[in-house]
Amino acid sequence: MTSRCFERKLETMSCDERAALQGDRLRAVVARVYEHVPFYRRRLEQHGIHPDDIRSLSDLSRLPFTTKTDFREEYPFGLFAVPMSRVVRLHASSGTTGKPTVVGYTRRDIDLWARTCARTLACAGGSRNDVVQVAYGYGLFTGGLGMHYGGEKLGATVIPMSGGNTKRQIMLMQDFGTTLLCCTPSYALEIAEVATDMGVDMRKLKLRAGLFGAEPWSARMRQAIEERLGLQAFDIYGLSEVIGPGVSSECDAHCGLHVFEDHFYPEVIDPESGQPLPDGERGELVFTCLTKEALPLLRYRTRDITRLMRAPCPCGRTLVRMERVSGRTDDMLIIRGVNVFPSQIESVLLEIEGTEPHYLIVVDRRENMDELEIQVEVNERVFSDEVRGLEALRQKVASEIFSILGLTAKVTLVEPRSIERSQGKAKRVIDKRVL
Ligand code: DLL
Repeated sequence: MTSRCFERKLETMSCDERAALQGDRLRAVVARVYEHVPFYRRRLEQHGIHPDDIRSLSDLSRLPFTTKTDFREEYPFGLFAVPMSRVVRLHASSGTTGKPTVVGYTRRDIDLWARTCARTLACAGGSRNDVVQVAYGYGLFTGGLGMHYGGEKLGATVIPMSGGNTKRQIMLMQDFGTTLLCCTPSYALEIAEVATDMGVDMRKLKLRAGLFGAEPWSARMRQAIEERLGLQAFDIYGLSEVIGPGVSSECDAHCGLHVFEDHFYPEVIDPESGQPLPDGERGELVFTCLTKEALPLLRYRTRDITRLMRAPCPCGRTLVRMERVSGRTDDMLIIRGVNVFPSQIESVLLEIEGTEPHYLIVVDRRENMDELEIQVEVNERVFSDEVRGLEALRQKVASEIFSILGLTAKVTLVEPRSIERSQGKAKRVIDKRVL
């Protein structure tokens, strides 16, 4: 029995038929970026590749990679393949330093995104009869608006709650009869905890399924969420550069996440050598956007670690599955759903007079909420200053961090030379969270 699909034909077509479609789309997108994105024309020429050389999917591995550094160097719009007059939406996620990674969408991209998010909701059994509470953040982050448009495309009733305001979230779940909840897994646990404090038994509500993603989570967290909220949990994956949520999602077989590969073609590579790995082997996930207009990326390195699985799935979808993301190849942390690179924090500290380039980032989780502490050494002059001066400096660091990350951090100023020096690679991050 095939489970619910939003676009059944495209999700269940034979693999050969899909490969032919992907091959056609790959040829078209390479020609398009060569013509419209000076960055890609240069890159392809440097690699001695002309669009005519790319004839089928098997030529994909000849193409160069795109990385987050390319976004930084082409900031803000250098990777766009259409004039700004055709871009109807911008979103952004963290860059590795002060500047964000900017992504753009044409009107057709927004429609594509709504459809892939509708597929995601249908994977979790969603239909027009559902009431979808979107508790991902709205704004530059793609989670809120992505799932919002997906819910509307499906014809469901959408509650645009955004994150936070937990008591109100719970009240509306009760009053509006929410059936599908979309939020980060850590926020789902927080909702469960607040409900307990309020004396609300979440298992008695109409909640049926939760679509959780945007950060890593474990089987243990899944079990805790399912028990406390009385719902079936589904893992959903995506990243802003590729489109946002709606890149891959779990179906009710819960054996990996189906990748919407007719639009986002996945490969897994050895992160050291860059060589493609055979199906089933773990490595770094790479995506080529086959159909996007504003930001069609060739072989974008996600830094996420997973493997691809092609065995048939009982749900009837023929889309390749990826295993739950098990880690990253770089040092990106996800704190309260916000992507944080230690280098962003470092670039803030280096700009501030009075601090030393010796710091420690401590991440912990208390009562289901991530906490970020930054310990930073001050120089001798500041250290011997009055308490008032120290407090002003502490506040300045905290507010600069907030303006770059959008996260409140506890800042602790410490004595000169008190942070342990290392003999080799500096250990700048202590992550005490147990998922
Ligand atoms: O987090 C998009 C999204 C929103 C996905 C809502 C799912 C739900 P970014 O902010 O660009 O986009 O962060 C992308 O988050 O490269 C992964 O490292 C991580 N990530 C996203 N989903 C998952 C997941 C959104 N299900 C980065 N499991 C990605 C583990 C995830 N990590």
